[in-house]
Amino acid sequence: MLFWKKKKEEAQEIIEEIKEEASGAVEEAKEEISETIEEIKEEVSEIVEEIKEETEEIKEEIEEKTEDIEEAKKGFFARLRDGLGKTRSSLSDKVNEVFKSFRKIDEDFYEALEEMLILADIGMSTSLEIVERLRERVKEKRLTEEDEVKRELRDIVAEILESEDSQLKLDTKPTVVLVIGVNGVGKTTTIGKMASRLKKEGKQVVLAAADTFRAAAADQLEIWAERNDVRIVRLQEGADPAAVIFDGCVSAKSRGADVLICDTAGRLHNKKNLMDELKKIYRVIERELPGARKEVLLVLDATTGQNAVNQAEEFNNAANITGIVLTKLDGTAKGGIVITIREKLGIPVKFVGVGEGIDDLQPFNAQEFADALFY
Ligand SMILES: Nc1nc2c(ncn2[C@@H]2O[C@H](COP(=O)(O)OP(=O)(O)OP(=O)(O)O)[C@@H](O)[C@H]2O)c(=O)[nH]1
Ligand SMILES: [Mg+2]
Repeated sequence: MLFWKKKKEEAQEIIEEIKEEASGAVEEAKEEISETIEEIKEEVSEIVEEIKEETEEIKEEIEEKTEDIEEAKKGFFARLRDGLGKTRSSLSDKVNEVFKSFRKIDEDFYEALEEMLILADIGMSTSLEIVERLRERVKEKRLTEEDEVKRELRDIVAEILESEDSQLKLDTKPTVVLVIGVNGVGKTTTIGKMASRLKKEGKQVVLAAADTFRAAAADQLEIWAERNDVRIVRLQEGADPAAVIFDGCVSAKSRGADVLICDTAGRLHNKKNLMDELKKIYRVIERELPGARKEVLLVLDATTGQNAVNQAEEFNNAANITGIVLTKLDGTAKGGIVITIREKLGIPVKFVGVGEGIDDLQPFNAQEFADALFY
């Protein structure tokens, strides 16, 4: 019996030992696990912190970019509005006057509006068209509030100005942009501004000084080329403009340029001269850059009002104009002629010049223009 008792006690002891050992191991394992958990927790929280920081950075970046975009938008609208200052005050103030002097939208109101638009250099048929459309819309939509009618007027003007082709088409490499127009309208300045704009868009630009009528013309273009750090080709005074264009084509081709912009002399009043000159230039381009898109931009000085419309008609008969650049809108109350030109000739206005500075050339946007006009 004693023997069994002893054995039992021994077994008991062994069990106790095993228990102790086991519980020690469990404790150790527990500690290890909790340490690992702590480590994982730390790692996770570090990662979370990092993600948070990165998210903050991205947020800030987005905010900055949004601000930039807003700034640019505001800048564009403000510049256009300021640039159109005189036109706007003359047109907008007069429109507002018409609205104020009529208590309700009736026939007298339409007549007064029509008269005001005609007096604002918008042209008879265009003014009639605008008012006719307004009359229909007001009736159709049963508009009575001044604000609603004014908004409709803005939208109608925007529709008239709207065009699918209001952007420069640069779909061949290179594209040739030929800039034409009578002297002093702002051709060379427009080219300088346009080169700056295109370069900012990452395009490679070559300028051709095909106004060889006087040496100063090429010098003037050269100053713009230096300012923009773009290549220019020029020949001596009196050289054949088509020869300069030829050199321009060769240079644009060999450099893989995106755009070749050609300045021309503004003295080709005579239609036959102009046509002959352009034909020759077209032939050179066709031969040197077959299939290249040609943008023929007619530059018009807005301060000349109706005269600009006449020039547009003449040039349009002689050349295949693809777009109009209307300059000096900052110095005139005659900005309304944009509407007349668009309506009469059907040629899209592609750019407007609102100052002499390098950033004062803006792509034409119909709605923004109409909004800025009747602000
Ligand atoms: N205020 C203002 N002035 C402009 C604008 N565009 C051009 N000008 C000015 O108009 C004048 C004539 O501009 P140019 O670029 O030399 O005109 P051009 O058509 O090349 O003239 P020619 O080479 O003589 O045929 C310059 O003093 C320009 O600074 C504009 O949008 N606003
Ligand atoms: Mg010039």
